[in-house]
Amino acid sequence: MSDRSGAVQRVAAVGVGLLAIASTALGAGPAGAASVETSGVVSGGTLRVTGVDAIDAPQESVELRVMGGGVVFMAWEHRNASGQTMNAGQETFTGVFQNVVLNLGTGDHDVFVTSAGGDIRGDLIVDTDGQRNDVRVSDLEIGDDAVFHAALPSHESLIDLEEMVVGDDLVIDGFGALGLSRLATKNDLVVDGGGPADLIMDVDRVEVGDDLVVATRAGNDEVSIDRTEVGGDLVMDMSEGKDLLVIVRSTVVEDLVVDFGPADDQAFIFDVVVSAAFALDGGDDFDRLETNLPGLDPTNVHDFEQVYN
Ligand SMILES: [Ca+2]
Ligand SMILES: [Ca+2]
Ligand SMILES: [Ca+2]
Ligand SMILES: [Ca+2]
Repeated sequence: MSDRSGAVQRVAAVGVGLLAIASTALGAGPAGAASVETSGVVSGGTLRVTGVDAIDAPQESVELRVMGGGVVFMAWEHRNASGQTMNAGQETFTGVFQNVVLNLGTGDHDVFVTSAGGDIRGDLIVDTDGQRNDVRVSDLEIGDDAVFHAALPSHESLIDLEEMVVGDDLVIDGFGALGLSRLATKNDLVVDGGGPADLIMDVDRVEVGDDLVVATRAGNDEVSIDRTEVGGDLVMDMSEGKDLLVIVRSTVVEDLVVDFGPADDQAFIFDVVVSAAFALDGGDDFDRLETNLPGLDPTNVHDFEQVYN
């Protein structure tokens, strides 16, 4: 008897907690929609969301949920330096649009885009100008391109994409930490570190229809590719800095070409099927390669001072 009433109380307590979380996520605050600075407009087939540039709003979170029939629900909130919510709001956009463009201005943003039963028929473009952004997309189908651009390349800008299908190209530049998991892009996946900041990139169970092209640029970069299928070429330029590359349990249908550039670099390549040619160039300084790739010879492995095969 007392056990049962205890259970009921626990359920009630959980219910209250969920309501509190839901109300925060939806941005229900004392400020009404009229006072928020982030705004959206549907025009010419595009839903364009424009973010806050305010210096006194160091952190803004924006959530977009794509529903069926050309409906996007947006909720957002601002926090000031001491963590208080300054204002918040929510808005639902309906109409016939192909593309969703988020142009988020100079503040730091947490952005979350997901499906609530619908897809984006055209492009998804996310543009950020802050030093610390956290962009997450999950469980979403995009009919054309997905483009994520951080105008100020920073190792504090994070992007996390999972369970995503892209109908054409997926392009990411300027982000410092990338997690790509269980997603497919019909054509190319192009990643550019954008600047000298260190890049950490984790690719797991990704299907790339054509080429996977990565330029990590200067900085000590770490790239891990696991259980990934590349339908065309896999081309990587790791440039200056002490870089680390791990490729395992993956397939490259055309060429595998990696240029490690200056500084002491390390590569681990195991259980990778390359159907055409491969070329691995350690570049300047003391570079180390461990691999079970067959057929290593001076025509495909250059400037590695230590090779374990
Ligand atoms: Ca580098
Ligand atoms: Ca290097
Ligand atoms: Ca090197
Ligand atoms: Ca070398």
